[in-house]
Amino acid sequence: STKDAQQSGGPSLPSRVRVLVVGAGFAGLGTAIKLDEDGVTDFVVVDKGAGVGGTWRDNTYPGAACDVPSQLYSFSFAPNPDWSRSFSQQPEIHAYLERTAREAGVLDRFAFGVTVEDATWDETDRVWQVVTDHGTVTAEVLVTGSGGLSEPRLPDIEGIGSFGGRIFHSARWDHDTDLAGKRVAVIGTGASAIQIVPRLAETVGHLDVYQRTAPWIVPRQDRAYPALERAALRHVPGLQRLYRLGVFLARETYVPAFTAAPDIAKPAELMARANIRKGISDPALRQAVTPDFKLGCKRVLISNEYYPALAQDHVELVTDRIARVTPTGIVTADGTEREIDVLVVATGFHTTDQPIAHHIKGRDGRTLADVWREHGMTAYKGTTIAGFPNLFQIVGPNTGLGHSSMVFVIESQIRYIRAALAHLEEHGVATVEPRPEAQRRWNKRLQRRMQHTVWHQGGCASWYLDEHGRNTTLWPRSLFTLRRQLAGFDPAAYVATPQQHTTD
Ligand code: N01
Repeated sequence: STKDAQQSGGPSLPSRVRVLVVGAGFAGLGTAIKLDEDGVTDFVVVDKGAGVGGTWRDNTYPGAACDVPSQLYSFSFAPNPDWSRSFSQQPEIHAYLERTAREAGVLDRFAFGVTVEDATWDETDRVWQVVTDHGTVTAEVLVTGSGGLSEPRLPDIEGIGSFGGRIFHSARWDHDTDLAGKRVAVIGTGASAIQIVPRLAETVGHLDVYQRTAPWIVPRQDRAYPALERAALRHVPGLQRLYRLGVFLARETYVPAFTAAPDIAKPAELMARANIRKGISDPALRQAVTPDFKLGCKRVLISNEYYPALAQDHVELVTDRIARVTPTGIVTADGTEREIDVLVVATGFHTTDQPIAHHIKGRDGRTLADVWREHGMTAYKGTTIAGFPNLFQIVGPNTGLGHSSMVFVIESQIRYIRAALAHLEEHGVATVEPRPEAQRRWNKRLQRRMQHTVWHQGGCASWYLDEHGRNTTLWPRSLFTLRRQLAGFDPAAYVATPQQHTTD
């Protein structure tokens, strides 16, 4: 119980709150700050980690950095004139989030080291019963901000459990393992791997990079902000907003290339091919890293360092399929065994099969995972779900982006949630949940649009698509449209139940 937890020195949780928020990344922190601003005092944010930061707390691998420019990859309400570079690195983003939480004075609302085990809708009392490893909290409203890329996905490779050396996932970096001079393998060539590889190449003795699919990689236009520019960003009124707007608008020009006419992406493909030629001189290696699908179909990566790292003598790109892992190395389909001391799996996350969905039980007793297994991962406006009253998901289905800042999406959803809470307050409403037909209509329109995107037409397999081949992760329109859709609460799309009045 809560009392037991307090007695054992663990985090203390209130027994009942108006709002319980899961996750202390950009989503949970942003929600906390805005609830506080709205005068909602009765809420708690729980997170299984030790502090705020979410993905920027968990991903500490060497080279971790954001591929969205800093000015846009920050809260609109907490601008940071001190970014040191145009693309921030992980420690700086993590520090920004910690500072923002501290300065907003909301840290006392967070309970760290708390894992949510189950959240069950209680139809009698119309509340969520949220069972955690530190006791149960009754919440009238449940907001999940646990992220779409938070649960590492380990590869299902024969013998991987038998590996005798150190093995870890990119998002759970083992900083106690000294890699200097070691033989190291990295499995995967996604956004994480291409940042890790150049850093590892600097220290390890030998590096094998196991590539299943070659990604498209365009140059990274990263630069340090000179002192004068930083001073200007700090002191010239409106300058930072102007930078932000510039980055935002530039990125919106990518939308048509992804969603309507993939051939618009041709110039970017030319840039990516030039990036290969610049970084690699060996024709065979050039060929091996050249993608065989349309740019945009998978996440477009950015790096100036990855190709030159691969071209080094002590780095080998392995394109043969992995057959199995042995206690001492990796065997490929051609029978070659490459011995290693350390294995880094940069194989991504559970995206379309989110673990949290198995722990949320709706009105009819079924979990979100059960419901989604039947209909695919769907929600209304990416945020609310029929059968799950007073549940709001930040970064829910079809809210991910391939081109711009998730912070913009998160802030749009927080606005929507605040509007919903205000509606409940003002109209004496106890619960809201989307009408099934509203949710169906929303998703039908979305999936119709999806058919014409590069994610479906680009000739690749990616984590954007679920097991039925449906894209249930990405937003297929502009961010202007997303912001407009989430601008206010739309009660007509919802079933509402009035507050119960006790008459005794
Ligand atoms: O993961 P991924 P990630 N055997 O799923 C390969 C964000 N992010 O952690 O392409 C062999 O993209 C897999 O191969 P394939 C960003 O949204 C952002 O890199 O499926 N290989 C792929 O190469 C990103 O998209 C930033 O054929 C296997 C790789 O592992 C998302 O996070 C930085 C395999 C997984 O790539 C995830 O990126 C980092 C197997 N069994 C992450 N299983 C920035 O902002 C998987 N692979 C810079």
